[in-house]
Amino acid sequence: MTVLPLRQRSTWLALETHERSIDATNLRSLFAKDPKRGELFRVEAEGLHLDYSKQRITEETVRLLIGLANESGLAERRDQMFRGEHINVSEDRAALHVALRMPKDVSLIVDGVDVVVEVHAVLDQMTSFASRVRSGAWKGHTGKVIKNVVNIGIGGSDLGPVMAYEALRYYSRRDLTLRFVSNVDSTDLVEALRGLEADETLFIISSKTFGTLETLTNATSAREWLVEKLGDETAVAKHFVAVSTNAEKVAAFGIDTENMFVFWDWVGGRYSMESAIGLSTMIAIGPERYYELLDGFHAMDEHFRTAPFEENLPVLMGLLALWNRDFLGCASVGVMPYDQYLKRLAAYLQQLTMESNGKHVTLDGTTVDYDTGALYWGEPGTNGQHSFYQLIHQGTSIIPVDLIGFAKSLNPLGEHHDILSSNVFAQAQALAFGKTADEVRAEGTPEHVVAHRVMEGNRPTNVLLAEILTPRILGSLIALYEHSVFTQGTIWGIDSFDQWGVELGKQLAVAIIPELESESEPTLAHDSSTNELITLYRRLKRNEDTHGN
Ligand code: G6Q
Repeated sequence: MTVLPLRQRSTWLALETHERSIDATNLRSLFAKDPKRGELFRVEAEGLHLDYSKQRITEETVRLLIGLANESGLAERRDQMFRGEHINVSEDRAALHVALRMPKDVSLIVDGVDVVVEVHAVLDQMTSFASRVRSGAWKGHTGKVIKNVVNIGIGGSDLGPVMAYEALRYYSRRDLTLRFVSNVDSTDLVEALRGLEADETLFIISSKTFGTLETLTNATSAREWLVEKLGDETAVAKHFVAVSTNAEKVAAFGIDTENMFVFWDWVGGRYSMESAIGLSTMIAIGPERYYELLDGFHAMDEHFRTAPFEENLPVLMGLLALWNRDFLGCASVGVMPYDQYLKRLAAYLQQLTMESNGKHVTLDGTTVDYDTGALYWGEPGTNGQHSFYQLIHQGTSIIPVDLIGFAKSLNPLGEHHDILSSNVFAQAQALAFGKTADEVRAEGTPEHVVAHRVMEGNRPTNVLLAEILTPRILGSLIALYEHSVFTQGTIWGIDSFDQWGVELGKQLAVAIIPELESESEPTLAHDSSTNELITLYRRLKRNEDTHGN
């Protein structure tokens, strides 16, 4: 189908006009006008309940947004993704993470290959390996069982594993220690290795390309640590495995490709947590729970693929995000999980959303004339309320918030959980309805403080509620955000699966490394600021008096 440039689409134009009527009202009035609003704007899929009644919308807004999705060819592009077409145009690749969670009995032929068969062959290999590590059948070089697992990777090869390990810690084997090293800052590795016995430690080197400087630097130092501790180069065979698409580089690093778990170029880094990159997750929670996680992903994929847009949770969430970004001008979104286990969720979603949709040109290279991806950030629940929520309530920028809660705690204790959950609902209420000057006065507030205590409200939230955090729910939750990102990216007409913006910094750093290391004074030919900074760095580095302890 032919799709017009975004700002020429009829539904976009209609939304621009419609926005004026939304601007002229507020959530207080909208709720007063329709006492059933809370029932109207609700949707459920795969155990995730979304209340979006506190978004600044009417039924007309939703109707127009769905019209925009249709006019933008969302269904067609979604189907292209599921068929394995090369929708990642700038890298000429498929974006087929949905195949990673397809059940064994499904078949998906891409370029003559049944990718589901390949996926399950690797899952079987992971299952066998993870089971051997968990049972103690996999022995280290000195015959000891593995007690520590250290995942070394960065970006998409780190954030998913860390987030999933933290999120599913309740289900993990407590006698196994899992640690994650990503930063090339030596402190990250040194602190992660502190207290670990080398002969009980397994390193998983996770790198799609196996060419990432940070990961290879950390992996090399980890190997030196192990060889030094065990005094034998051959020990590497029992203590290092790799997750990668690049067998040649894995072998060159010295890891037996027998101990390599593959994935494919059609899995983007930030879409890889349920590929072999999830090996540490599987070791932590066991294969059975891992398959539940995959089931959760797949269930949401199926919902996204088949549900009408009016009832389609990721489509609606994506459309609401786009509405807030492009029509209400919100540049930032808060993600606040009210569950301690989800403490790394915001960091994970930050990469998923911002690396995917932080783009300035459309698929054909035309510069966009509208805003794309928003800034995503967040912290777990009530902690944020005692710090930065102030700005969300009374600051001058409107920041839509996703509040994520659960009806049951995995660690029930007295009143804790109801106290926690009351905050989810109370925050959504406070943000939506605020407090007027008359209400503040009625509380007996002295007149000179009234203005300070007024909260204008009309600040949008999504409330996502589920029964309890399980591997399955986590899978569905992540797939929900993935497809919401896809929905937005499709309407914006951008490539949500490349990340060229991170390249330039990497190239420049490679040029600067020798200038920092050089024994003799290098000739610096950068801009004057960079030259000065490098010179200062070299001078401070030579200064032996100030070496801290
Ligand atoms: C994710 C990005 C990026 C990538 C890392 C690690 O979508 O591509 O975060 O995951 O740069 O790359 P490797 O796995 O190749 O080491």
